[in-house]
Amino acid sequence: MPGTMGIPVRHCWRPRVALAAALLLAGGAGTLAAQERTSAQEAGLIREAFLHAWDGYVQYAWGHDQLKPLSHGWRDWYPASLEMTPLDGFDTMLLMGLKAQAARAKRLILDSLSFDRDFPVQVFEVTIRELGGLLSAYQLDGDPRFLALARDLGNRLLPAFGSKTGMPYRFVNLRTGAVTGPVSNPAEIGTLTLEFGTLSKLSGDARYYDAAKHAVTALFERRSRIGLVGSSIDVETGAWGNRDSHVSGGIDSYYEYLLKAWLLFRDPDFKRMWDASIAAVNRYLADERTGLWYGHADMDTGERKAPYFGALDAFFPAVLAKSGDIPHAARLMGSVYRMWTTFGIEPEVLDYFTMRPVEAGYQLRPEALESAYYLYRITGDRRYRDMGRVMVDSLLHYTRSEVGFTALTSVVTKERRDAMESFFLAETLKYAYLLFAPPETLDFDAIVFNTEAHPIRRTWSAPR
Ligand code: DMJ
Repeated sequence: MPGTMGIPVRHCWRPRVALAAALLLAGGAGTLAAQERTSAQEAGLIREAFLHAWDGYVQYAWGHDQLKPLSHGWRDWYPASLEMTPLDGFDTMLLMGLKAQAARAKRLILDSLSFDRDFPVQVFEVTIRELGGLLSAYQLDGDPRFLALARDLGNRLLPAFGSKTGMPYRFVNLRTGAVTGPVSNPAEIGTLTLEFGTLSKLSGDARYYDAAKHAVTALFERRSRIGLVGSSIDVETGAWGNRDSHVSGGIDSYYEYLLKAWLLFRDPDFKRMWDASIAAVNRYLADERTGLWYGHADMDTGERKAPYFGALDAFFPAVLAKSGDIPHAARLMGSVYRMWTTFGIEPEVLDYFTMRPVEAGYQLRPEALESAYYLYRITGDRRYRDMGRVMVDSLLHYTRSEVGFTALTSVVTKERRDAMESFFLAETLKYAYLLFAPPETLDFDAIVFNTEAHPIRRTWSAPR
């Protein structure tokens, strides 16, 4: 039943030919500079990069979670593969019109992906990559076997919510339901609502929505008197450990999902939590001393701590823009672009006072391109495409390898690391492509992306 449940995907437009893309990538005399390329050429270049990444996976890591691009090997996160790269990359293939590749990935997933595994998995990562990937695959492709897999996975993850507070443990054994990892963080607790909520809406079983909403509400209720959350919390006792507050890794997508759960489900409780949270974030974390950045502060006193911002924090202009706060989003995007261009590519963590890297690696992360894409789609301002061109150019230049693409151990030395995360196919190349592809490729206003860039469409009508 393709199309009946689905997100409309248009392929009437095709990027110019792959040859043009290859010529552009080859570098040297005659190569068009980034600013001279048309959008179609840029999209063609990114599509070709996706094929290069996928071909490397197919040749050296087929059936495994990730490609190791330098050693021509593979990495599985657990004792058996959960096929992260094909599942994460599947909807990008559909959006890019890569039908043969999508068909092959689909066969692999439906023939061999099993969640009946006797090992613990990280609830957050498996939810955003696997559950999100399956739900998006179901909505785009229409095959009910994707939804059946999502339901099976959802059932196996549910025991994670069995703590006294209702906040999930970090790990759950997929076969036995045994839980481990009581010390968690806001991102891992609060980044489950879109996937679990959608599973409820599509299956008619309210347990998933209720568990995820209860968890994030329990976390929100433990915010400090000034409205901030910290970096670690015990899900059994509800006690905070690390009280450092920021919008970086470990907290980031907690805020993202408060907003997006409101947009997707129209449940006013999420809007109330988002409104209260963003007011505190803007008051205590926004730092205007050297341009606009969002830094660290003590969750109880609001006292400023480290002036650190990094590749993960770069999602925040997208969230601000989606919430309607274009002034903050635009200024922060300027800072993100400055962070990127200072080194030719963004570091994992930057000290924005000294403009020196605190953690110098680059993990092929998507957030800067994600924000450029949101801002371009929401404002129509071509400057965001220009920023995207420069970022894509340097990203492909520094990370393309003979096989696939590599993370960097340092954006200063550009030394390479033997890793290509599945989010490079799910997110980085998807957002880059969508920034330059015609708007009909994906109706931005009709979907909500989960934090792994899997688009979810509200196909249900009645509010709960
Ligand atoms: C992805 O898995 C998700 O975007 C997550 O929210 C943050 N980390 C990576 C990408 O950087």
